[in-house]
Amino acid sequence: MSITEEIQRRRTFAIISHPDAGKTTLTEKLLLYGGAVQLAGSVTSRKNQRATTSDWMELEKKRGISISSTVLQFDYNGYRLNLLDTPGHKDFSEDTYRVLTAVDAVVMVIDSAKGIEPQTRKLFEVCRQRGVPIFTFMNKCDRPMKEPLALLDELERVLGIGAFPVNWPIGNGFEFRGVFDRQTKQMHLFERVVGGKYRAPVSVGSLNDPEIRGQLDEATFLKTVEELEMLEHAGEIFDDAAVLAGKSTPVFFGSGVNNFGVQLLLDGFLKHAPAPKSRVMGGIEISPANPEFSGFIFKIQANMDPKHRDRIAFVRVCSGKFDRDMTVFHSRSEKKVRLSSSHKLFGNERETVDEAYPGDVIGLVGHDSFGIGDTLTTDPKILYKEIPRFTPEAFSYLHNPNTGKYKQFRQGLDQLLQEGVIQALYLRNSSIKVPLLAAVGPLQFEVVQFRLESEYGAESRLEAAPWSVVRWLPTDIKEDDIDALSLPTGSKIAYDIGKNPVVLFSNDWSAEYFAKTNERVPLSAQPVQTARE
Ligand SMILES: Nc1nc2c(ncn2[C@@H]2O[C@H](COP(=O)(O)OP(=O)(O)OP(=O)(O)O)[C@@H](O)[C@H]2O)c(=O)[nH]1
Ligand SMILES: [Mg+2]
Repeated sequence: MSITEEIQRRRTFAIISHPDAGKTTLTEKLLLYGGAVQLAGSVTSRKNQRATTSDWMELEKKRGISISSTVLQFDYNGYRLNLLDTPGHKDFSEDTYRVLTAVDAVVMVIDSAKGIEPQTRKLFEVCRQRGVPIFTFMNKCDRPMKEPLALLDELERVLGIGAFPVNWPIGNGFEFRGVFDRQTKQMHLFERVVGGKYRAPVSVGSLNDPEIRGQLDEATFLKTVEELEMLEHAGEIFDDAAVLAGKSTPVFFGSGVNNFGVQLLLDGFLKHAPAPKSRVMGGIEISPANPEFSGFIFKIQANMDPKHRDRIAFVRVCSGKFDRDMTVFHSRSEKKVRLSSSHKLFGNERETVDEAYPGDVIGLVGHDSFGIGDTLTTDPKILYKEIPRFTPEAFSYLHNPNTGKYKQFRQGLDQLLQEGVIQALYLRNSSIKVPLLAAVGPLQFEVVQFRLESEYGAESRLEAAPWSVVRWLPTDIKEDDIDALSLPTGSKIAYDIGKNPVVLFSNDWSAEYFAKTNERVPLSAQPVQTARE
């Protein structure tokens, strides 16, 4: 196969939404229908039940929520899919946002009983800014849901995006029977299977097929027919260009847990989602077909496999061909490195991979100097600057109660810092040696504690720190000028990991007061990118 053909068959996408809308469940069902697993795992995994492939982390299984994004690569129908399941909780959104830089499309999952929830809205906004095409899955139609027309209206009104229903639900709640495919004009009626472990048996036929009709009660049938006629009258047509520009979203209805509508979503998505495209960086357009290899690291995760205890850097390949053992230029160290330990990923399972193409996400092991955001390329002129940084809003000291385990504690903490789970700050002129941690949300501290214990055998204790706002000072500010600042009561100067000075405030009001009393010192809410020497 030529490189162009390899690029054309790649589909790299993330599943996003508010917590609990059913992303991990849908991911699992896409794997089932994509032939990548034989038996779909359950999110509410009870003992002895197979857990999901996607939520593999100890704490995820315990809590039944996703904490970290997962990469799943598999082949289906001639396509190579790189699917990324993301966490919905806002405390973990930094991970989700990083994933959005690595994908070419998203599937937005909506709980049909709830409509568009706040976190979905925020994630949608990021996709819109990046111009990422969005496909919508209206999930949980097996529960009393909002009227489908109202859901479409909500997409248009709340998100300001055109919505095109590719299929339409037949019945809802307990009476939810399946969907009508508006493109082939076929009814798909499903049967529920216990636990949704296997594909749901389906009967397909036209609207007037007596056998199909016989399976529906009169009221459901008439309502479906009436709604379909209304949609036809509206006369909208599927507009591929608008979808690719992120201006319109194809909408699929279904129920992930019951396997209803999953096949139609998978096939519809693959038909309309884009293959990897060019990226523009610093005014230069880098086409995936560019013969020079390039990619960037968007995620780092350690200890995915308890047998290996190593760290994986996740790379999104953007151009050229990746060959195992190739030598590339690493942007952060400005050195050449040989990439010998490369893997394809499937949850926490991995397999050596010898070659990869644009769109692929591969895992590289054994490079301690790799950090999130780094570019790897055979052409040093290529430099990606994709990774956004977030302003922490939660602060806490992390004590090590067991001095005998100092080494494990420090090693674990350094690793989690490198993964970007949390950031560390160092108070200025302070003798306190206890690490001060900063995170987007407090749940991240729990993750740190849990992982320190389970992966490094190190206990820890949190102590609330009295700040809730951090602002960056200008990078070129002199130490004398810092001394001369007039700080509101309770505020403190600290340095981030790149030695950039920041001010910690107890609240927004205090930060505003500082801005008024120190007018010549502009503060930035955005973390500074450059490190001070
Ligand atoms: N009734 C019903 N429940 C569903 C459906 N899909 C998922 N669920 C349930 O919704 C809950 C949350 O599902 P998850 O797949 O973990 O949701 P998520 O979006 O991955 O959640 P986070 O990753 O934590 O944001 C679980 O209890 C699922 O069993 C569905 O189609 N119908
Ligand atoms: Mg999940």
